[in-house]
This record gives sequence, C-alpha cells and structure tokens, in this order.
Amino acid sequence: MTERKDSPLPAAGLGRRSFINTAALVGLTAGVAACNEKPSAATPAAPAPAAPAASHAAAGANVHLKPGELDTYYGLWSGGHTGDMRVLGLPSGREITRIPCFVPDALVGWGITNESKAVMGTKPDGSLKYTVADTHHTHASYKDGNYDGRYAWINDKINSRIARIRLDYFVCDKITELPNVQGFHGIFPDKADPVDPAINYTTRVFCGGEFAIPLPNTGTEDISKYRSMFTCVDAETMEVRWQVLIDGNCDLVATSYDGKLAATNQYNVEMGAKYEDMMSAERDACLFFNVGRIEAAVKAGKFKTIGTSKVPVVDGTHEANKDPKTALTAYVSVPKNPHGVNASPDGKYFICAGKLSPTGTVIELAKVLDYFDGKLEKLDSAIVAEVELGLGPLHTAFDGRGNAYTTLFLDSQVVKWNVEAAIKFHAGDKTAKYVVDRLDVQYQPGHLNASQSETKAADGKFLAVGCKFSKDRFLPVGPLHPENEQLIDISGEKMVLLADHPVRGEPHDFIIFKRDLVRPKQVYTLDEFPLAIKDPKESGVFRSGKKVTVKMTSQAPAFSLREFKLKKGDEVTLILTNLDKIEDLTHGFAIPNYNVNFIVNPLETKSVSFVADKPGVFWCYCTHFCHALHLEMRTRMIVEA
Ligand code: CUK
Ligand code: CUA
Ligand code: CA
Repeated sequence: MTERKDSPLPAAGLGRRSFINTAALVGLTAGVAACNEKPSAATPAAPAPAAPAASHAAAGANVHLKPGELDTYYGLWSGGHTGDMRVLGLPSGREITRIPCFVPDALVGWGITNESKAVMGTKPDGSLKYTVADTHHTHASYKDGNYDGRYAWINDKINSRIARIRLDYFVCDKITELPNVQGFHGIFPDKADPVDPAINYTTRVFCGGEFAIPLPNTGTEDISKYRSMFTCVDAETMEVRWQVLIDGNCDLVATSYDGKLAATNQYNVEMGAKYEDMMSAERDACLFFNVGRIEAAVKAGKFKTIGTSKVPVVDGTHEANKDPKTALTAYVSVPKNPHGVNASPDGKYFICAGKLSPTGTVIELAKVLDYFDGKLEKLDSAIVAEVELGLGPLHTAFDGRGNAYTTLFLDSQVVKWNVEAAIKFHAGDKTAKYVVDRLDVQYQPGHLNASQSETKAADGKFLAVGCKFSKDRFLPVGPLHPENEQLIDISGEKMVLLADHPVRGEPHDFIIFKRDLVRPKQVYTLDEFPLAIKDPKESGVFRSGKKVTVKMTSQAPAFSLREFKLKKGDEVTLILTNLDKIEDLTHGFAIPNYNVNFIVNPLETKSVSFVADKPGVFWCYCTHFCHALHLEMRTRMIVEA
C-alpha cells in the first residue's frame, strides 16, 4: 500500500476547479463509484495488510489509553438508521453507550415500556407510531457560548422528529414531531436570547425543513405550490413555538453567539423537483432569520396557521421581506448547492461549504445585522470571502486559532485554511496564503468536528471525520461496509491522522466536548417516577375486573414477588421498581412469549402493559447480570386458563 490514489481525480489545479455543472457532476459521481472498486475491497479474500502509518502515529497524540484510564472528551454521535445517539469516549474512540430515541431498543426496553412509548408516540391502538428513523445531527445546549451539560438534541429526518436527551441521566425524555415539514434535516440550538441579555443560554432549537410540500399537504402534483418551513422548538417544553414559510429549502442550520441570527443553507432556491432542476442556478443562498423580529411579528399576531396545526407561521418569502428594516429574513447568495453552514468560534462569521462549488463562503454577521438595520446597501456585500478549497466541500470545523477545517467529499481530503487570510485574499491580496494544510482521509468525508469546535472554547486538539466509505480499511464483512470514523490530531501546524474506527451506518454528525462539562448521575431518585414502588411491602396483584396491576420491586438476587397469578384475558400493567441503590446494579425483566424485556437501573421504575392471552407458566427472569445468583433471580407468572 505504497501508492494510494484516494481521489479518482487528478491533483488539485485551478483550471478544473470551476463550478461543477450537470455534466461534470455525472462524471464525478462515476468517478466516486469507480473509486470504490478497489481490487482489495472487491476480492472476497483477506485484504492486503495496510502498512501502518507509523510516522503519523509517532508524531501525533496518543489515542491508546492504559487499561482503566478514562477519556478526556465525550463525543455525542448520531446513530444514523438505528435512531439512537451514541456516546463515545475520545480520544480512544470507545463507544460507551447508546441512547435509544426514535427506534425500539431491546436492552433498555425502549418502545416496550409504557414510559418510553409515551415519549416515542403511539397510535390509537397503543402500538408505536414509528419504528424507523434516520438521525443526522446532534447538538447540545449552551450557556455563555459553551456547552452547559443540560440537554442534547438529535433529529429524525424521515418522520420530522426532534428528540431531546437529558445529559444528567443520558436518556431521551421528549420527542416532538414537527408539523408541516418533510425531510427535517438541520438542527441547531440558539446560544442566547436576541432581546434579553440575561438569557445567555439555550432556550430555542431551530429546525430546517429540506423537502418542500403542499401546505396543507393535499397531494397536489403542482410543485409551484410546494413550500419549506424553518421551525423553532422551545428547548424546555419541546413545543413548536413558530415556523417561517420560506422560498427555497433548508439544509443545515447555524446560530449566532448573540442569539440574533439563525441561518440555513439552501441548495434548492430553484424549487426544483429533479436534481437537474435543483442544480440549474449558479448561486443558491444562505438564508438568515432575524429571530427577534420573527418573535415580535408572532407576538403582534402577524401570522397564519396551516391546516390542523396551531403553530403560528410567519411569512419569510422574498416577496414579503423586501424592506430590510422590517424584513424577517435575508437571502445571501452562495455558490451552487451549498451544504454545511458553521459558526466560527470567534462569533464573527458563518461559513458555507460549497458542495457543487469548490468554494467556502465566509459571511460576516455584523454586516448581516447592518443590512437588517438598513445600513448595508447590498446584502451580498456581507460576503467577505469566497475562496477555492477543493472539490466537494461539505462541512467546516474550527480550532479556535483562526483556522477552519473543511471536508472535501470528492477529493477525500480535509483542508485546513485560515479564515482571516482567506478574507485578505478575497479582498485582493493575492499573496495571502489561506490554505495551511491538506490531509487525505479514507474515504469521501461528510461531517467533521473538532473538540469544542462549535463553542467559544474551541481548543484545537482533536478532529473527527466521518468518512462515508471505508473500502479497504477493515476486514471485509460482506457487501455492507462500515463507515470509517477517523481521528486527527490538529494541535500542530500539520494535521496528523491518528486512528480509524469502523462505525455502523450512518452517523453523519457529532460533537466533541470536555468531559467536565457534564455531570452524569448514576443512580436515580425514586421520586423521578410517579409509579415508583417505594417499599417491597407494596408489592402484589391488584385487580379491578379484568384490569390488573402487578407491583413488584427488585433487590438482588430476588424480585419481591416469587410468583404472581393472572387469568387468561387479563389486561395487565406490570410496574417494577429497582430498589437497589448501588451504582451499576441494574436488573432486567423478561417475560417469555410475551415480547417483554427491559432493564431497571438503580432506583428506576418502569412499567409494561399487555394482555395475558396465553395461559401457562412463564418464568420471568432477570436479563441483566447483577449478582452471583443472577440466574436464580426469577419469578413465575402463572396465567390460568
Ligand atoms: S448531512 Cu450527512 S454528511 Cu445530514 Cu449533516 Cu452532511
Ligand atoms: Cu438481577 Cu440479574
Ligand atoms: Ca441549487
């Protein structure tokens, strides 16, 4: 593995780095596909061993922790199709836990217990409303421009849902389905209130709707009637506060540190239904929202509602926002089909990645605010740099030292570039060298994020890159390849590749933050749970006609009921409180043939409901190793015919 061609394309040269037109894109896509057909990956036999990047490993930080040594950073990873949030320790890359959100989980009993079903949402018959998800973006709540350890959020693109995770227990506690939205993609919490300076923390989460639909969704084929929405969700109540009807669509979302601005990149200002139409314009947009003005408009009653939704919808279209001094929105033009938009940690800029344009666009937020004040004649003069970075720029991270790191999907690279130098270059100083370094990654990177990147405390230590293709980097396991999450040391001038990690598809996004920013609790308090059984003496079978409540507690190595009797046809709710209060003492509870399994953590209470439709003896057993007598920890459910 001496000569590796990471990209199907020739080395960078200014000549070919013009906008990618339709014909060129088809060519490039073919190139990516061809790039996958590397002999070692296509052959079922064991791959040729790759030479370890010895020089790199020697130069970079150590990712191999000693046994018992703890990681210094948490990573919150989108779980992709598994609909959960993965929690990693970094720099080791070890997966510590998964937090189920949108999709049932057999360990926790997510989607099995009544409590989790209430969070996930059910149909009138009590079954789950959805069992599939596609998570993309994870972000956490802020205070003073840094994470405050209260909440994290993750989106489900398929069913337009946003889930909140409590970072005290690392559990999902609320899920909200957005009305009037399909293809809910970007999310970002705000970092302050636009009006009240005392609110220097997250109170809103912004959500971008990617796919335009008829509003209300009547099923019309006439695409000129379709619209997208930008949605604001209340961070505490998780209720939808308001929506903005827009022209074009929303892709990713960014928020300013002062709370005044949110923005979404738009790749479909054309409002096309086919990709050829979606890439017909030379420029699309980064759409800015004036948060304070939108909320004032909602307060003043300047909104409508759509269909059965009661959410106030304000008008953010071009037509309704021509006067900058009253505008709720501003459409800054950005080259062809941009993807990521990211806020620099100095609070000054939003950076749009070009995707079909090889450029990064730097927009100065002070100038956007000037525009809204009527002090900037041409909105596009808020663009202070538009520089070439390489082919297929997707997302940007920061090191807190003025450098940006952008993934180049087609070039299979991360490019490190200096933002102020790019601004100088754009202003006419052609001696300004803004590209600092390039590093090949394996292969085709999507998101990347640096430690503390999207906070004022960006520390420039580690950079994780989510590579969409792993090809020959891991042992072959059949046709489905894992993705390759790579860790890079960015503490020096040059980037140093540290590690590859296989990951089940498809994570998209993640954040990395210092471990002392969260203070997880490892034992619940009984009062968290309204159904808690606080004393084993409260256990028993309580009958009211066909409705039966079974109350039980667990204390290693026994359940409080050694057996319990039901009659065929009983409608049963079984409540289990784990009265063990020692850290790490979790029990499980499974009922054979009844499709029941869940765990109860120390001092946690959960309940399940089912109809006792099968007569017989069922050994309910502890499914979580808890004690030397774990196998003996059982109770009999006796269902009389
Ligand atoms: S998107 Cu997947 S690589 Cu959903 Cu954030 Cu860019
Ligand atoms: Cu209780 Cu195993
Ligand atoms: Ca476009």
